Amino acid sequence: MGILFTRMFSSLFGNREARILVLGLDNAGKTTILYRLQMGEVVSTIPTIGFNVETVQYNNIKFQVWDLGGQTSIRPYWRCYFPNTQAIIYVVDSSDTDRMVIAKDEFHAILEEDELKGAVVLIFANKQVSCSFFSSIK
Ligand SMILES: Nc1nc2c(ncn2[C@@H]2O[C@H](COP(=O)(O)OP(=O)(O)OP(=O)(O)O)[C@@H](O)[C@H]2O)c(=O)[nH]1
Ligand SMILES: [Mg+2]
Repeated sequence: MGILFTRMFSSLFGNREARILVLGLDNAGKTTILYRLQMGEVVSTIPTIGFNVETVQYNNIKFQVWDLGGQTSIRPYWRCYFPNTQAIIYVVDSSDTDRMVIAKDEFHAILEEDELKGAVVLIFANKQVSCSFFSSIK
């Protein structure tokens, strides 16, 4: 995970502050990633109603990372957070094959947004480790 995010962050050098949105369907693992980035460890989460926002420091750059709730009823509100966004981390639950088409459609809708034109995009294929391994590192 570290190398991927480092590459993404590197492409944003030049800005001293950057705003990142973490998007994806509910249960994809967005909040887990946010706190893994900020605290360096895996924490227990509950479904996000609204958003979580944390500042992550990387070298001289401060990233304001917004983790938005991914439930169906919350997704229409994602667009309220689009202005002034420099990067998107789109998190996909690789094990949720039943909803892969929904995840794809939501991603394509994001790409159509004028307010996100020019934003750097990282698609993070999450949950590729087995559940037993993940439980053991929690
Ligand atoms: N096996 C496995 N489970 C994970 C991984 N990342 C997150 N989870 C689990 O997936 C569940 C949902 O994680 P969250 O981070 O709350 O998901 P979310 O995308 O923030 O969900 P919403 O807030 O509802 O949008 C939790 O039980 C996590 O422990 C992973 O890489 N592997
Ligand atoms: Mg969440």
